[in-house]
Amino acid sequence: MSNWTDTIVARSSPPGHTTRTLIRISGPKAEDIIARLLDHPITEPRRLTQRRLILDPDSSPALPVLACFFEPPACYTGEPTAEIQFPGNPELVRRVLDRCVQLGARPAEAGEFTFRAMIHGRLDLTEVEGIGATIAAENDAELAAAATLRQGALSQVVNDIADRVTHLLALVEAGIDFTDQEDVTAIGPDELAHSAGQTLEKLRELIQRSVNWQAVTQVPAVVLAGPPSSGKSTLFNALLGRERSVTHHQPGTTRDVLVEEMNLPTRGPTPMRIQLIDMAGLDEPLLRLDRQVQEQARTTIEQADLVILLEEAHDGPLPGFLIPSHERRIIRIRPRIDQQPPARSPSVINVCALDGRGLPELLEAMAQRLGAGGPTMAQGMMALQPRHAAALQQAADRLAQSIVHAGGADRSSPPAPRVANRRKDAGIAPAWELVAFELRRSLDALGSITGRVTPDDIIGEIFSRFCIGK
Ligand SMILES: Nc1nc2c(ncn2[C@@H]2O[C@H](COP(=O)(O)OP(=O)(O)O)[C@@H](O)[C@H]2O)c(=O)[nH]1
Ligand SMILES: [Mg+2]
Repeated sequence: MSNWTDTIVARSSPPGHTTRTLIRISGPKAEDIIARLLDHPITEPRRLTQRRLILDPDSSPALPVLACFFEPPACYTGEPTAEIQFPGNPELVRRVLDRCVQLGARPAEAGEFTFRAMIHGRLDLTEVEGIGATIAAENDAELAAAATLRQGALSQVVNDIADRVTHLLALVEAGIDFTDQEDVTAIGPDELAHSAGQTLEKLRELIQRSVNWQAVTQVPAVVLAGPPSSGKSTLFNALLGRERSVTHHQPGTTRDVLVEEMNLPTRGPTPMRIQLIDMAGLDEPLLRLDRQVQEQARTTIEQADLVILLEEAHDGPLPGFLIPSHERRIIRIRPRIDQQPPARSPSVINVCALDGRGLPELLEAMAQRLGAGGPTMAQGMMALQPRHAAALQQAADRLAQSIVHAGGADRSSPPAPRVANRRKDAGIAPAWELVAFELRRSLDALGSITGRVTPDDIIGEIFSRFCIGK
């Protein structure tokens, strides 16, 4: 990011012709710029006020606008911020932005308002990631995962663990550096192993109750499977609402795997995004399918989140390679019910892809099954992006290593004392420098998650506890 003491300006609403547009100005000159843009100053902060915008006092008529001014700390960026709303005409927006630049602002870079919020300590890194993930979210699960980050759930747990490690490190460093201070009590090996072991448990617990971000954000795959000419490609087109797959009354017309994304209507406000797959090769007469095609179909079906099985009225059971191993992932349908008798079983949905009968029921069943079976954000569960997971693992490994170097007996963490006791049994003294080194690395890994800087924290902790310089 460029110089973050500049005053920046940008449109914060979508581009194009819109009913209202929002221009945001942030930085030391925000108050001055807004005062010079409006006919009268804003007297009360945080209140949307009607004013007139004066772009060019000589030629253009004053434009009625809504304007607002925020003073730190009660603002998003943590610095003086002004906002103006007016009808979203691209030419007008351009002229207002130009005028702000003339008055001393510069165009903001991507994400710069949020960057400033972080610089001013209003957001940490995970909360910034949460805001980015909220903007990018395409379904309820992603929104829920993003919310846990945005609301600081991950940083709270991580900061709590980091505080414990900081505390231990402060004790260890005090033991190394300040042994001549009479009120400094260095930590013993057993005590360190015990406390570090408890913190390690917390860290492992966090890792265990987390899900991979990808599992939440991945678009579920739905495969259409059935005998040749049962109507898979016709159904594929009908569900997409457009012609995508070639259909033909002769078997063997679909040559490729076709994958298309579509939205499933849900009961919630956000539709569910899915991938619909029409499989290659399955339109050959089933007995003629070679092993390779069968294996391919089996793999696609096994990896799918949901399989829609088209079952004919007069055929026997479908061959095994078309049936997924788990019943939970199957929706059975009877296709072409204008041509063949409908199924009597309530678990089979009767569909006619040509006139649309049964399609709403099928869509509803798909959304329900995927909603229930897909990854959900249970209470207290955290979705971790790969960098979070890697940093947590690194922090845990370093912490475990610190216990080994201390050589103390940790009763709360089973694997550690075995190794640790060996050191003690062998009469090797605790390697305090190495303990401190590993604790510091653990802390660095935790700090990299939230962007929290640690050295000052440690010094602060040492000073506050041991009254150095008294
Ligand atoms: N009458 C009727 N014909 C259908 C229906 N669905 C598909 N077909 C026809 O059945 C034939 C095979 O359909 P297709 O979608 O290519 O089957 P696929 O081999 O399973 O992909 C085509 O001639 C379609 O027009 C339906 O619901 N009713
Ligand atoms: Mg086909």
